Amino acid sequence: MNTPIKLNQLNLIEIENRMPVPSYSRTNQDVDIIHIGVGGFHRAHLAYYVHLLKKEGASTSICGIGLREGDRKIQDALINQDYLYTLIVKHPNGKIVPEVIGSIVDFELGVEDSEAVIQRMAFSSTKIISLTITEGGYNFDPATGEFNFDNLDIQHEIRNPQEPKTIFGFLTAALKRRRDSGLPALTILSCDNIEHNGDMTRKMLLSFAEVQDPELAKWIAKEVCFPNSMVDRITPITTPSDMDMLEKDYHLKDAWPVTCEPFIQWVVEDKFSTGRPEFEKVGVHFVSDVAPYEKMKLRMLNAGHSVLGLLGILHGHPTINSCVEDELFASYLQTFLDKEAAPILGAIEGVDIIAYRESLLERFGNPNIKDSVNRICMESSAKLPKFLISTIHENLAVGGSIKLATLVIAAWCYSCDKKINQKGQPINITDVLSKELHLAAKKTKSDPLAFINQKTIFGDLYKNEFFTSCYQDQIQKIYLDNSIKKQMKEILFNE
Ligand code: CS2
Repeated sequence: MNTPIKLNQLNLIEIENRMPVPSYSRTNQDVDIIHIGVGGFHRAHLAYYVHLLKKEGASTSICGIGLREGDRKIQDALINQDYLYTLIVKHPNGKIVPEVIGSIVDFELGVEDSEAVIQRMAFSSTKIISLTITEGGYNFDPATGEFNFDNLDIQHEIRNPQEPKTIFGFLTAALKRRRDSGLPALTILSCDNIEHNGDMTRKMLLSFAEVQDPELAKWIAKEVCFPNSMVDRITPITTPSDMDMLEKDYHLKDAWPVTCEPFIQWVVEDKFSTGRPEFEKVGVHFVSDVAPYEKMKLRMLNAGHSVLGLLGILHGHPTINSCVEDELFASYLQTFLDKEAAPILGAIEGVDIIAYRESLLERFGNPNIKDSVNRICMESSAKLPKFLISTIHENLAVGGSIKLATLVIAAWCYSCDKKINQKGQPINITDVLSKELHLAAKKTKSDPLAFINQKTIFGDLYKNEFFTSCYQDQIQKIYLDNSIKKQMKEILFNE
C-alpha cells in the first residue's frame, strides 16, 4: 500500500482505495467533444463537467487537441496515464479532495499530425469543438476588434489551406471536409475569458474563411453555432509540491495533476448546431443571454485578479491570497470593485452584486490555492484590454472613477520598465509582447505617456486628457517614491 503506484487504467482498482476513480466505461465511447487547449483550466472545468455526466451514465467523451509544439508535454503525460489525471480540490479550511478524472479518452497533436486532428474534427460523431486557447489566441487587434491578417502563420494558411497551423486553419479544413462529405456542421464553443466569446470566435473564423474560401465562409455562417459562455473556476499552475503531496499522502504518481478551488460555474447560451450533452444535469446553467454574466465575471473576478496581481507583483507579494491577507490590498480591491467595476455593470437580474463581490474576496483569500501573482500577470497585454481597460473607457464615458484602475496600469508600466519588485527581487514578465512592453515602459522618464501609446493594447486612451493627467500624476509619484503601497494608500485616503 505504501509504494507509490502509477496512475493508469489498470491501477484504478488499487487507487480506488485511496480516492474516487472513474467507474464508468472509457472504451467505445462517443467522442463527441474535441477540445483544443488542454491546460489546467480545461481539466478542472469542462472535462470535470463531462466526468460528472459520465458518472450519471452518459457516454459523451473528449478528445484533447494541442496545436503547438509546447503541447507535447501534456500529450506525453496523458498518453502515459491512459489520459487519466487527478483533480485536487483545495478547500479554504485545508480540506483536500482528490479524484481521478477519466473524461478525456484520446489526444492528438497538430504539429505532429495535422491530418489526425482534421480527421478527428471531421468525424461524424464530433458534435462540439470547444476551445481554451487563451485571450491572445483569437488573433484580433484589440484596438479595432478586427482579425489580424499580419500574423505570418495566418498568411501561410491562407495560401496553403492544406497546411493548417492555427486554430483558424484547422477549423476551416475540418469544416470544409464535413461540408464536402455531406455531414452536418457542429458547434464551436469558446471557453475563454472574452466578452461575447462565441460571437468573437464566429467573427474571427468568418473573417479568415472569407479570404481563404468564401463559399465555405457562407456555409459556416449558416450552419455552425457559436454559443457565448461564461466559465469560472480558479485553477492555479500545478507545482511540484502538488505531485509530492499525491505521492506522499496517496501513494500515487501522477505526472501532471490539476489543482483548483471548490467553486465551479458555467453559464452557456443554449444554441447548439447538432444537439449537446445534458449538461444541465450536472449544474451547467443554460440561458438565452449570457452577456450580463460574462461581463460581471470578467470585469469583477478577472479584473480583480489583475488589480491584485499587478500591484502585488510590484510590491513583492507572491500569491493572490497573500495580497488579500494584506489589509491595504484587500480594501483597495474592494474599493475598485465597488467604485469602478460594479457601477458600470448596472443591475443584473437575480444577482446580488455585493454578495458576488464578497464571494470573490473569499475565493481569492483561499489560503490553500496559492495562486501565484505570476500566473495572473502572464499575458497581461492580452488580458487587460478585456478585463480592465474596457472598464476605464466606460467609466470615462460616463464620468465615473478611474483612479484605482489607472494605478494598476501605472504599476504595470513600472514593473515592465524596472523588472524588479520593491523588495529587490526580479520580476519575470511572461508576455508575447514582453519586449515591446519593456521598450515602451523604458521611455517613461523622458516621455511619460510612452507606455500608454501602445495602441494595440490601449486603443485611443492616450487622447483622453482626464485619463492621461491621472496616469501621469500616478506614474510620476511611483517613479519618485518607488512605493506602490504609498500610492494605494493615497488613493484610498482621497476616496
Ligand atoms: C485569471 C483567470 O488568467 C487570469 O488572469 O483571472 O485565469 C481566472 O482565474 C479564471 O478565469 C477563473 O475562472
